[in-house]
Amino acid sequence: MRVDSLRLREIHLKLVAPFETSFDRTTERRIILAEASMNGVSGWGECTAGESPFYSPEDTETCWHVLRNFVWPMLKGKEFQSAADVWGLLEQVRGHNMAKATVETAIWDAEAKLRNVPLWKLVGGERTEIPCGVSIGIKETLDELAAAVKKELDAGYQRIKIKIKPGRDLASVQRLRQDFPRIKLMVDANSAYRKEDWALLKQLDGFYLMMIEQPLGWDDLYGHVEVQKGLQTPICLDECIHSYEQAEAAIALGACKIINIKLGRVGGMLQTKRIHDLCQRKGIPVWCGGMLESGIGRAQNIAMSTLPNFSLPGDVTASKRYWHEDVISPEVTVTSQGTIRVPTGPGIGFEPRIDRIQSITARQEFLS
Ligand code: OSB
Ligand code: MG
Repeated sequence: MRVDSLRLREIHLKLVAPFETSFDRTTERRIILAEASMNGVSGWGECTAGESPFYSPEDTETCWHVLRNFVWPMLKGKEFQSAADVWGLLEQVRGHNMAKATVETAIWDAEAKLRNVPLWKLVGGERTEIPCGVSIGIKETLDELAAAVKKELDAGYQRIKIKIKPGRDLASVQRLRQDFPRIKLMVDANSAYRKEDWALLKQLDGFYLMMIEQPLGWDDLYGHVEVQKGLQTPICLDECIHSYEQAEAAIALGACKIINIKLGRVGGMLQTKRIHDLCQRKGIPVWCGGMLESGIGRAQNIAMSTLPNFSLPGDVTASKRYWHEDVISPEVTVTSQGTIRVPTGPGIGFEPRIDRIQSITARQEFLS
């Protein structure tokens, strides 16, 4: 198979409400969508880079540049056996995993459509329903936070993650444990702490949290080894795990007990599977992280979450939590048990709404 043409579109989508993390406050997403045309079918992928390089080194602009000027020229005219070969074709580009994943995941969707099977089956998934949690941004007040948590629990979500940063941490966790003593609760710091904040991390250890996600620097494996040694609560790594080798090192060194896998951050579906399999062999549970994706990225996340070692609820949620109107049909919905039923159609199993996508496209480029 080969990619006959690639259409890149940058869409602008306003969030239902601003999303605040320790590193940024997002009100509108600038998302690159890739449409890979292969033998008459279109495969769809989404770029998970943010608008700024504050989560990882990539952003929307770097991805557009790398996709257009390096990734496409490396794929153009190339024959390959399967989407699993795409990563190898892009090997010369170091890093830029989110740019690579944008196209790699689109090609997986196209291959699944060409074979007339659901993407989740093609990648070796087993689950027909996936467990869902939510990620709740930093709020102005504790009352607002508690109300947001209650709303998501009422909707059925199985676990609550809250974003924290220095000064907006202990009181939030205390308040939630007071209002909701038994829920599955975790925190995500997005690298907002330093070794010197040890005392605060130790205090968080007293609230039987499911895990503390990425407390230290985005590339600081050694720091997390030190922190995990002193904590009962499992450390979960997100930002640090951008390759199979980093995952191997993190596990061997004891830097974490849980890993959050994101398609974009690790470079696509093949790398997700490799890291997933490694974690399974090593007894490390994984879950699927989110990047405020539109429906295309959400559908890709649902497919990867069907792999057997995605045993903890992920940050994969209903379209309506983020968008007034999504770009796929049907929209992603969540059951009252806090699960998503995996679609049965070929490929990602959701239909991109071309008219809607065109109407919010800020720039596009057709590469052939
Ligand atoms: O760390 O998981 C993260 C959003 C943007 C960047 C990083 C993260 C997040 C989230 C949101 O937590 C997860 C979602 O898409 O619901
Ligand atoms: Mg995270």
